[in-house]
Amino acid sequence: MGVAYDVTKDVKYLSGATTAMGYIFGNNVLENSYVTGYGTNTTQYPHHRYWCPQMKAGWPYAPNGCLSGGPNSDMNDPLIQGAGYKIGELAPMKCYLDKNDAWSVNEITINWNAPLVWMAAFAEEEAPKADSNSTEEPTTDALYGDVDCNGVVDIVDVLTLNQYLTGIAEYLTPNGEKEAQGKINANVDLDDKIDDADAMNILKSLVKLVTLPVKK
Ligand SMILES: [Ca+2]
Ligand SMILES: [Ca+2]
Repeated sequence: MGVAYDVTKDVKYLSGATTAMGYIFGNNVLENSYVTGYGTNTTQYPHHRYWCPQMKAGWPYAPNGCLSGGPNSDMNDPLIQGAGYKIGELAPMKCYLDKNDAWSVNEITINWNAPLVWMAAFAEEEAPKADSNSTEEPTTDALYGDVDCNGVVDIVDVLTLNQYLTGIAEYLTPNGEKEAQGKINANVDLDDKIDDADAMNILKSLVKLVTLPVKK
């Protein structure tokens, strides 16, 4: 869906991809985030041969950011079967146990953790831009004109944006750390691109000719 959105820019694909991310991060019937360390209730004991202090004293817990495979209605491992979970009696989304030995529902593997990295990067890159594509008001809090995200709108923001547009600067924000927010803040006319018109409008706002954001 992420690639489909990249190719078509049809927001339904972005919506599908981010909805799936929402499921992973806790918008599910168990209200559990399947990514360790991210959420109110999160997976803590994924099936791993080293991140399992239950197995041997001194071995570490899983670090933050590990994605469990999550619910699996086949429930193949003896631990979840032994816990009284019966195949076919439980809604598929509830077939989950946060135990180290429950390998059929709580495994962490590279083949879904790698896509999580891809999806996290995709969401950070695309979701804020999609907001600015929208005809509705952006939902993300923005300080319009604060291109470099330092909390004030001043001439440095105009210069920063011009340097970015001409390719002199690689990022809008210091080291690109709040770049997605910087792009939202920079798109002061709420259209689908960041360009000279935005820089000009920020400049105009500094001399009180316009108020940001400027609607076309
Ligand atoms: Ca600023
Ligand atoms: Ca713009």
